[in-house]
Amino acid sequence: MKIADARVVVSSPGRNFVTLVIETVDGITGVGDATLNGRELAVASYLRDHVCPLLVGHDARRITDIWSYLYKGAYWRRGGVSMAAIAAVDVALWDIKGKAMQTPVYQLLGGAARDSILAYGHASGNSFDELDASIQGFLDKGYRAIRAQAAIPGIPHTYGIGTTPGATYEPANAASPDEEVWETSLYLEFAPKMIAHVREQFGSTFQLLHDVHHRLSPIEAARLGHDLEPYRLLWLEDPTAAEDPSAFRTIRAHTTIPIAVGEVFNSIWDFQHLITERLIDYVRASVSHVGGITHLLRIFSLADLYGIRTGSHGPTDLSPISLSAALHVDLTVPNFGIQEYMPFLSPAEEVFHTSYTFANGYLHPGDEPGLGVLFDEQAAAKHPYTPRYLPVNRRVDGSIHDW
Ligand code: EZ4
Ligand code: CO
Repeated sequence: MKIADARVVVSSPGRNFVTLVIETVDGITGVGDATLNGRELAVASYLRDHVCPLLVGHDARRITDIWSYLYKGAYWRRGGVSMAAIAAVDVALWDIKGKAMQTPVYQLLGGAARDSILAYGHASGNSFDELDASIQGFLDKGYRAIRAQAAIPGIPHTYGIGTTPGATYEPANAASPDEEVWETSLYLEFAPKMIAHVREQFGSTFQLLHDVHHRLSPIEAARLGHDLEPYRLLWLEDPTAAEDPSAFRTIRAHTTIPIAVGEVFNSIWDFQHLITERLIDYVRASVSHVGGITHLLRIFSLADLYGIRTGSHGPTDLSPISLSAALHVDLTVPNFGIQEYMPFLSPAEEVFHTSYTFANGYLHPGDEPGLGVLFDEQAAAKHPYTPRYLPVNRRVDGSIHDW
């Protein structure tokens, strides 16, 4: 089953997606997601110029061998661009293997270890009233786990808030990055009041999550964790800049709040000490940023040894191919925790036809052979790439802060 062709499609059905299509000589097609939000063309070039030509002639069934060929063969290790490219190849090859064997990918990974996949949705508001309405909307749709973010009074635009009801909260639709304003002291005062409000309003009827988005120092994060302990969050996400694992020792020393980290990580090596020193509780790896299904399984296995659960990244700035791939893994791993879920809006769903389902707060990947994603290249061609960037953050004095 040799690889006959590999091609890259960059399209923007609502936001930019980089899609890899691999075809075998027997006519089986697999798809992978190589989207790296705001740096899409770099991955497209890595694939087009340096990976696709190397794939032709390889046996598509030898997924681990091709993974190692691309990872070790490049000599240069890790990095967002390289690992997104390798992920796209890996996921496309799992899709091909499933289609060749006429079985969904989750069956190849050991079969279902649970009936369905607990998902969390993203509630947000510019005021407590708006936040309450947003949470109620998720509860009405059946969600059992909800992330809560609200606008910080005194700051023009806060991370995680949709500009209009139902809109994606990170529009990333500016040709150059929007500039947002950040003030840590205001956030540290506000966040515990916001979470307390949610619990007062809704009780403990659902799992509650909150994302700090890398903005605190270790001791600030420790204080926030301590302040939030009474409200029993399922997790506090990305409290500090993720590249310094030692920060989590400080956080752990001061609070029992469960910590989730990893959406910007690229490999098991980024997680190694966080896992083996038990500094985190949920692995937030993104299938398309950590080299695909093959490498994600390794990270999840290591986490399982230490009693750490999974919480795969699943925002709409990864394509529906990534969400589908994550769901096949989620269904099978013993230490599954929760899956981030944001429904894709038109026109993305006209380009990516998916088999996964959502009902009563739970997802399922469906039972189509492979990943269960049909990528419509002609529909994609109607939505050409448009430059879009995530915002940057400045403190009130004008200096750059983590976004
Ligand atoms: O902001 O993937 O928890 N989810 C997140 C994400 C990230 C985006 C950045 O492109 O923090 O939505
Ligand atoms: Co996050």
